[in-house]
Amino acid sequence: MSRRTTRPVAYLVTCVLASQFCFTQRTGLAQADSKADQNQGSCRKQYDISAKGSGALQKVIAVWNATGTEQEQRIIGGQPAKIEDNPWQVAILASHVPDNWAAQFCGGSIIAKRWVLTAAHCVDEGTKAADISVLEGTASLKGKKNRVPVDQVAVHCNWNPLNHDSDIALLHVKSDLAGTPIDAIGADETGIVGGVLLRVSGWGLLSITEDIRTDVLYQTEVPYVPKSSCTQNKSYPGEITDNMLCAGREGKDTCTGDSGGPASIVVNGQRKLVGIVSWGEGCGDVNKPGVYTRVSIFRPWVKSISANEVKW
Ligand code: 4AZ
Repeated sequence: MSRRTTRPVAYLVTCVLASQFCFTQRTGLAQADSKADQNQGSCRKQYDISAKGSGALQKVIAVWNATGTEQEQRIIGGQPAKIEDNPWQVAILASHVPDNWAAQFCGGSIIAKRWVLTAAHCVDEGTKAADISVLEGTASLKGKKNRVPVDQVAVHCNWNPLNHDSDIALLHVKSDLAGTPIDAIGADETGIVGGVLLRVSGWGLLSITEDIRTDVLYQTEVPYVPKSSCTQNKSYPGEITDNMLCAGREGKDTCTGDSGGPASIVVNGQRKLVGIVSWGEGCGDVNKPGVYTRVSIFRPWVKSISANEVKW
């Protein structure tokens, strides 16, 4: 996940009320910023993230520039999915790559008319709002249509590319999205119990070993893995923070290109977002489940950055 660049970019990170309300000030966010300024002057620091992060966007642009095509990308052990069953699913695209399929580098979830939730590692390393667009309302990456420009990028200021902690970011889009926003799991996490199946979806790798590529959305169901199992020696000892959750089994997983996308469960007949595709060792390997950003923890941050436009 980590990649070094030599381009130094300084970011001003603003935090409100210690750790839960943070964002990286880079493109707009005027409202949230001035509010933060007025309310809390503390927890404001210079933060150079130029040498960290996955650089997913930069990779897509570099490969496109070099070859006019895109590298392999694409869920393990899944099947083609319908957008009607996942109406909050969006693809995050590199704006200046014309073909949707070539431009796709991450996933995201619509959580309000103008807000998309994704992973911090999808949009760090100096990603500007103008560099990315959102593709909604389609399971197919064919063609060049349906793009909605992004006008603000907010990365959680506790995002730590070294241990993947707080891998969460918000994108504000320039026009209303037509897709259905997904609600988040409650702070009590009712429903997240051992053995529950999380639905995950995305346009990421279908296989880590073979270059199997498709331009259609895939989905699969991955079993929740409690922290006590996920931190065993054979899995991720000492690596799972309280801001993460694990899910997956051999042959059922998310992979590169699915990052930022949704992991959800059904509670009282309604689908709730519980995770954001974040990281893992390999894809679909035994004892190496996928690791997801634990959405319940970040509900206050999301509400704060979106000035309560997200109705969680
Ligand atoms: C990635 O590189 C990535 N197997 C996403 C998910 C997983 C591994 C890697 C989980 O974006």
